[in-house]
Amino acid sequence: MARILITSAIPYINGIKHLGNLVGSQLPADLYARYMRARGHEVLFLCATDEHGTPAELAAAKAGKPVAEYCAEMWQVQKDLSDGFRLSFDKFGRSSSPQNHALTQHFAGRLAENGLIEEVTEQQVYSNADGRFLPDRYIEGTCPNCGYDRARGDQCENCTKQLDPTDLIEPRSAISGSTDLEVRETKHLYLKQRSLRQELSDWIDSKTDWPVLTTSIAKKWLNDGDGLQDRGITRDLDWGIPVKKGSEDWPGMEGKVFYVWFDAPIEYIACAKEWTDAAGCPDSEWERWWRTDKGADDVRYVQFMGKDNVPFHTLSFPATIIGSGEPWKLVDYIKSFNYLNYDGGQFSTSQGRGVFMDQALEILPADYWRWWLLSHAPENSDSEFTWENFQASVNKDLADVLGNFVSRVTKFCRSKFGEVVPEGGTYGDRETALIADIEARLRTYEGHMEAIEVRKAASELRAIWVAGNEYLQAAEPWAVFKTDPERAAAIVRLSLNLIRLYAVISAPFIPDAAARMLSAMNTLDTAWPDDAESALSALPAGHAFTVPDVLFKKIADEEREDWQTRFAGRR
Ligand code: B3M
Ligand code: ZN
Repeated sequence: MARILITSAIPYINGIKHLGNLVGSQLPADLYARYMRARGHEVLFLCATDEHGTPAELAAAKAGKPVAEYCAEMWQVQKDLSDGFRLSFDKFGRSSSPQNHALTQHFAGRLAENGLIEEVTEQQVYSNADGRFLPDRYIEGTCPNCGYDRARGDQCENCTKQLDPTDLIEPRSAISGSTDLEVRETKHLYLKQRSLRQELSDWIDSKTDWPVLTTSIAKKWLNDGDGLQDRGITRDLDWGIPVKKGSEDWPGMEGKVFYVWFDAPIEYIACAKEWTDAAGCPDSEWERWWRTDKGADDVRYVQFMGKDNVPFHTLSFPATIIGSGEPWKLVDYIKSFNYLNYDGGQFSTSQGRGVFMDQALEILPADYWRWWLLSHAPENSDSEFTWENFQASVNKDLADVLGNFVSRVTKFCRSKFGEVVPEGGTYGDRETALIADIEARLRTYEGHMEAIEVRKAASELRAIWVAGNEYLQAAEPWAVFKTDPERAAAIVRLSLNLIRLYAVISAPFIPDAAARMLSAMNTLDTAWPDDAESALSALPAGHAFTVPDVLFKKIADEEREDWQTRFAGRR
């Protein structure tokens, strides 16, 4: 039995995530966590909300709420949605937790002690009316290039020119509209990542089994242009983790907070402490996952994320960990994803384009989405959600193949033998061939799941469902029953056992349907089929079962068209 630590990139607090976000980290992480638990490994699966930074402040201001209150509410919303999608986190934490405050300040202190922090004086725009420094995107004015009057301090949306706030004509605060702005000096902390370049480079080179997507992004940032840059880790904001050296004040840093990307990955660790603190356990319980001097040296740590998050996880966060000089666990494997597009374009929050997590659950249960998203995960390239494809996959894979098998077998048995596994008859060549086929496919499926090849795993699982259907079609128990009821009984007995096996192996993808299948088969036996033949005799003759309600309903053309219009967005 191995110990596996799994983290998903932590979603920003500001707003509900769309299906592309979901399939880019949380959902595949859940698939892997469920699979590893099913194989008997000890798993710790962590996620949290990413609560700091300007987007959180802006969203709270827009909602007219104090930012702490806004974050608490949105945490609950996101928590309920992750429960709705059956994301099986052991803890869904918050990057604003006291645990993360303390740990982030601790890391900063260690980095400073190790000479890896530099204080840099910068010029930044200060708004007298707002009583604060303004980040670039909080400053608006007229674009010197095209004359657009709502250009932002970092870029003009109209002509796309990259700007500095000082380039803007008649700059004003995006918060209050005030033009009473001045340039002031402000001091910030920089993490000297450049001095860790060689160590990071050697570490990445040692990860020869990482997916190409992960390694290519890491190397690009390490080697391109000027190479790895030192990184500002503080900001002039109110909301965030106050800049401190451990528990001590940091002279000159009063009123400043850490940059959101500095504290967010540290939350992976703090989240484990949130987990044990909530359960009233001692620190040794989370440290055995995170401290290599306290048992974590035999943990395998796997991270899941979208490709845009890769540089932060291959360079910045490891720089924090390595730079601390303390025995924290470094990631062993990074599974990254491309983007999911929506019907010929991108998902867009502002335009209401695409399906968001809350809307998805309003129209269909989680398993429908889980199956489609995972079986079309954007692994090797970006992938695209279309309603036609969604309808076809659901109707074919889930309703026609899996659902229909379960329904036919259970109903036929009920009508001819009653709701018990029938006895009598023997297996012949057809059964031997099916069992051998399932055995081989199971091992292939396991291989893809271990390797986190999500699409390949889904297609092997589908093939295992298809094998059962084809067997049933060819064995024809309904025809055989007329002349040889004992032989029909043997076919049905094997098929009922296949339902249990399908429930066990499909649970990582479609946990609710799997639970319903198991409950219909009236069994708590979720043992992984290490050997197909014995797994297919788990339900003995005489074992009672019930016929379940329809597992998956088909999506009608009218529904599809309705949803297509509803989620097309405002143009
Ligand atoms: N919140 C970005 C994202 O949700 C960011 C991830 C943080 S992981 C430590 O894509
Ligand atoms: Zn412009």
